[in-house]
Amino acid sequence: MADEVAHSGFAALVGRPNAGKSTLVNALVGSKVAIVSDKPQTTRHRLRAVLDRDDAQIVFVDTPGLHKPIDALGEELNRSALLALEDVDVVCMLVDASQPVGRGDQWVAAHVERSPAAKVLALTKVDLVDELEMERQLEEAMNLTAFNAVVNVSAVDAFNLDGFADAVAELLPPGPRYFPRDMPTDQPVEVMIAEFVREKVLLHTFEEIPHAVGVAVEDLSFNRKTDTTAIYAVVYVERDSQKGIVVGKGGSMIKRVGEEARVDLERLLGSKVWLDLNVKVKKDWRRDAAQIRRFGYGEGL
Ligand SMILES: Nc1nc2c(ncn2[C@@H]2O[C@H](COP(=O)(O)OP(=O)(O)OP(=O)(O)O)[C@@H](O)[C@H]2O)c(=O)[nH]1
Ligand SMILES: [Mg+2]
Repeated sequence: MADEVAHSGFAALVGRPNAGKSTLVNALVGSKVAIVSDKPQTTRHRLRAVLDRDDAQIVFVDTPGLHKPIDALGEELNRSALLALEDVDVVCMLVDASQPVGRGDQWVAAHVERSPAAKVLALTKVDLVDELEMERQLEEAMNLTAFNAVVNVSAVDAFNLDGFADAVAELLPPGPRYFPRDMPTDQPVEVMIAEFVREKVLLHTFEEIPHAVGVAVEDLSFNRKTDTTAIYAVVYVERDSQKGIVVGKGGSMIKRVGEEARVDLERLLGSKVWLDLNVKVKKDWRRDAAQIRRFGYGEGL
């Protein structure tokens, strides 16, 4: 084949919520394809991100954090992450260097162990710990299951990103490039827009609200004359009280979310953006499988 590379295939990133999966994916592919926040369960569907090198093409699969589900959404997120373990060449288990290795990691490891894929342990956020702590964490994490390779990495400091990619590439056979060389992700643009908006809501809300928010793009159109993309999106919450908080005093919160999202969206779309955000209540949507599907959460690939 014309475009055969020495290492080609799919690598899933799995781990507890907040382990740093999406941040690492963005750092690896060099552009923002996945949203990130300090709230657990930020990622709600599997997404593919492509690292293209002269010698390798690695398709990373970012997944929702594996956790103990408390509602239908949580179950769907876990199901989605576990599905990723089944059809990839490499599974990368991410363990946060700054958090004690615990039962959550053991539970993730038990699933990783069952995957037929090659296994890489990545100790993430090593910028947050000293050498001694890092060694101790590494030792504990290495006991979780048998790994083909072990790597320390920091997405924030861009430390050892190449080392991580090399370790994954080593485990991939020669093969074709599955994606065009300049395509960092295959996510539909509507999904990315909705997620970029949701990220800004996560940034400014706390406790239950980040989990209760779902975003849907209702309409999208591009005006060539003015070089402007018009976007109509709805931010859904589960209760009137949550709506009050997301709208903010005199609309201040939703205005702020819109302004911040617009900056990211203009970069993503390469045009000016006109963004209309409405906040609506959809009672208990996280328990409603049909609504979860309508948002597209859990699905992907
Ligand atoms: N200091 C430091 N912080 C990091 C690093 N990587 C991620 N973080 C932070 O950790 C938090 C979680 O990062 P995410 O990338 O959203 O984690 P995730 O594993 O994708 O989380 P879920 O999608 O919820 O499962 C964010 O606040 C990040 O800024 C790192 O290398 N160093
Ligand atoms: Mg994530």
